[in-house]
Amino acid sequence: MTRRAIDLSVYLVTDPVLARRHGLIETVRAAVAGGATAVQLRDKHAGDAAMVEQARAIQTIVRPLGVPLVINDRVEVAIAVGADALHIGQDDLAPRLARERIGPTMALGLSAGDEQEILTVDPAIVDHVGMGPFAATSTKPDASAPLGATRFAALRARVPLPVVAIGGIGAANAADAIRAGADGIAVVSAICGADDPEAATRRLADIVRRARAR
Ligand code: TZP
Ligand code: MG
Repeated sequence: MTRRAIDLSVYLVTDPVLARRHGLIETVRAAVAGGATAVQLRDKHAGDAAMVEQARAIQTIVRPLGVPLVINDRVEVAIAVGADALHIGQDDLAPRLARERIGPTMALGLSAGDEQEILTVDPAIVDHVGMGPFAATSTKPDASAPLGATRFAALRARVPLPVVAIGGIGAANAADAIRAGADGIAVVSAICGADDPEAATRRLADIVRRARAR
């Protein structure tokens, strides 16, 4: 079976409030210039029409560079813009139903953060897993307790799919996430909230590269 692969190495997840600092589009532009390998548009409160508009604006930046656009939660938005991937959580549409809606070619990411959630991941339906929170984060107020590297590694070992670590990841612990078995790091504040998002992304990409080479 052809795997719908997304390069998870340095995966920017946008936040509408944190991205106000530099502007959503400028943040994305800077991140991909710095080496982000995937961009997820995540906005819990925007309407679908606004999300479609933002997604299209992001596509004009990322498409020429071959960087995939992932849409969080909104299956209709993902379909409308022809996104490269849809990312859903445990409280969203069931993965099987999401797969039915998006068809066979769009990648599907699923959040999973404990044994129970991992057990339900179906590799025939889901393409990669977002696992976390790896460390403490204030970006997602309803996030569960941080897994930490040891528990992350134990859970990750049981997932037969690429896994991206998320939650509280920055330059200080990105290498820990890779050594714990993550295929990449998904970050919000370490890029959106950085003084220089391009330089911050470049630094993260460099850390990921070095951690893999060890
Ligand atoms: N899912 C689990 S933690 C998180 C999401 C969306 C937020 C990650 O944000 P940050 O700023 O990288 O900790
Ligand atoms: Mg969700």
